[in-house]
Amino acid sequence: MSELVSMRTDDDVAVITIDNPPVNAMKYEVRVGLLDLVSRAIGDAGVSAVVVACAGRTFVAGADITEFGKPPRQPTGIAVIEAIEASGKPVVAALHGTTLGGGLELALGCHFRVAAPGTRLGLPEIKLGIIPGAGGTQRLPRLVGMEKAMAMILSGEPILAPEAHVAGLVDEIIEGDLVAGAIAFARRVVAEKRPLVLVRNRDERLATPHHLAAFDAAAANHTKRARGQNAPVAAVAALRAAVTLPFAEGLKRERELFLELVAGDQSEAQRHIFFAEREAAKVPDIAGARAHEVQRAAVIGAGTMGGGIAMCFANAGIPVTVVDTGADVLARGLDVVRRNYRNTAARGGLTANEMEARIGRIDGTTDLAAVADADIVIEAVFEDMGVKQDVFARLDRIVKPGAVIASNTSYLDIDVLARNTTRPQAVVGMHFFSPANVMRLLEVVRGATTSPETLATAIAVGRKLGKVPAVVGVCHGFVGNRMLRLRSVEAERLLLEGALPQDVDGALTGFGFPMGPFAMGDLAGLDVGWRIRKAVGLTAPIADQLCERGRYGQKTSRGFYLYEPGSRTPKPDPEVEQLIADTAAQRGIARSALGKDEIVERLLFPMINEGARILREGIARRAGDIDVIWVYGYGFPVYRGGPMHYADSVGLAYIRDRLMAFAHTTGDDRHRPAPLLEELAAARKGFASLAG
Ligand code: T1G
Repeated sequence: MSELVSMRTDDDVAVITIDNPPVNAMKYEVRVGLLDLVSRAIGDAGVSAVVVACAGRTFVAGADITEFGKPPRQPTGIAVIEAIEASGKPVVAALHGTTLGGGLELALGCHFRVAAPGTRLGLPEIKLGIIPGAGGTQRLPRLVGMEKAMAMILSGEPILAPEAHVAGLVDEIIEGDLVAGAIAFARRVVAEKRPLVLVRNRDERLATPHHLAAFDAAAANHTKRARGQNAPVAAVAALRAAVTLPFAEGLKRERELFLELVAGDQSEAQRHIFFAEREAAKVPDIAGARAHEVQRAAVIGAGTMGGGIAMCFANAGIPVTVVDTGADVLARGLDVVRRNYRNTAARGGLTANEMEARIGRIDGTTDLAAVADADIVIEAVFEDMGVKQDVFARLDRIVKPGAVIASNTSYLDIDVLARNTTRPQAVVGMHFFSPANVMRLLEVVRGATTSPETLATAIAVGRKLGKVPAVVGVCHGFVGNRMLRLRSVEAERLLLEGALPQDVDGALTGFGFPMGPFAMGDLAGLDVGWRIRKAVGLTAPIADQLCERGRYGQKTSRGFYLYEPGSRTPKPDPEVEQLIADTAAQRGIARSALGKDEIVERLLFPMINEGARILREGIARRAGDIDVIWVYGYGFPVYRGGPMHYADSVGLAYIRDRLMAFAHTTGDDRHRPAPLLEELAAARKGFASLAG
């Protein structure tokens, strides 16, 4: 018997309730309790039907992820589901909140599913580097058809109850009291003697073997973006088994694939990111601080970042005022925002009403005084300290007391900006990533005088905007850009030593990044980095020369690569290769071929080393925070767990030795192993050992 699962009867209907806050994860004790009570209800002559429901904010949101990697304990989720399937009495699942993973699989094992209107239903296992392991790949396609099942399982994205109802996944939407509605539904099933057809036996919606060509084509389309991830490929294999094998064998095949993945490095890395993402916003010393409520926002600057940030607020239902000094710039900025929304609506990503509602939440003005009532103001003007200091001083005179004043700067000193106000406690950094309405990461920069309430507000706003907040301290470039600087320097150095842009980019995309540094530079515009380097007195031997020649990347159709008119496909340019060779010769650097692995090590190990310095300085609190920043802000492959987790998988002693070799070759002190990395390597430990 388990405290986490209870049963009561409502006349002849048994109601089994799971209560394992916060998300009713189906941990061992829940499975034990569920199996026990289901068996009892089935065996009770006074019971004609069973309802399975959950207390709290959600139905089961999956298996307990903290149990993965540990020896499995019986009963498994599959055993519980098979006990339900064996029932001769109707079992109705009453769904609400986020019915995910093993929770949806449990519901698929029931004879019927009813749901509250706002319920989200999905199989997100692929986001953990695994596949559904309790029958989801075999039962879901039988209920909703292969096309929908494949889309749900390979995206990991949930669908809402009304869509699930149309798809046949949910039998009825229950307005009002869910459990009462489920009991009534169960009674109707009994009264109407409705047949108890198990999902496992419902092959009518399943594609048949001669549809395999279509299946394989659809699967290939989904997996072409897998970039080295195993789970999408395994999910396709399991779904294919649903078409080609009888149910029991398909279930067995799914289980084999699941057990292989859950024991693998990729899933371990993705589970690390799952929990690190939730830790990154936790700041122990502000635990009790109350976040201010934010009902109105303002953004200063109608450029690319300002427009994207305004869209985030509008998307979250918060009215926002965009301010820019120039009426033309303002008009252009708002046009871009409207165009973005229209494109999304045209692609079916938004209804016309929703689009109009979001556009309607954004207004523009050239009058800074209009932001007086905002609860939060985000400054997103030109990256120049003087310009920003002036904006902060003016905001300080206008914005109401208690409001938060944030800067979207990507590297400037938040404390300097705070000192330009009479309320430094209300100043914080909120560093969005471009495009701000798409990228999930938000670096929340805590200044020396930022109050706990201001910090708590910035984090809460980040979450409300659907971002992954990671709290960092003040230094040049904070965490992400500070480490990126090391990689950029090394990328240029590799060109002089013998690599070509496509070699370096190829090595990183082969490692799992969506794009390499040179293609990324061409996309973002080489002139952006050039201006920053000049402002802070830094150089990049090749990139600087390209910019001096007006080669800013895609926007000039020439950068590190050539681009055909209207194309974003980078083509190697012999002129650039000659420029690299000439520059190396001028510097007396003999060029030689560099292998993919060496290129990857040269690009990643120095930035990992810088990560160790950042940890020692306390700019980042946890190694996991750095991993979350790189996965959500810089495209580090999630299935490698971020740079610090990856470093642990390689071994810090090996990285230390390689860095020593690099330092010897390059003479660059920054390659010298950081003290923290040295200490951990000597102790045969990893960054993970620092947790807690
Ligand atoms: N297991 C263990 N802990 C979990 C958990 C889970 N499945 N889901 C959430 N938590 C913890 C989380 O770490 C946090 O802890 C707290 O609950 C609140 O979560 C057999 C194998 C449900 C949408 O992938 O997506 O089933 O930080 O902050 O923003 O095929 O949590 O407070 O200490 O995220 O409201 C499949 C994972 C599992 C869903 C709620 N299921 N969870 O979001 O709260 S694999 C999932 C979520 C599986 C089967 C397979 C979200 C949420 P703490 P939170 P939230």
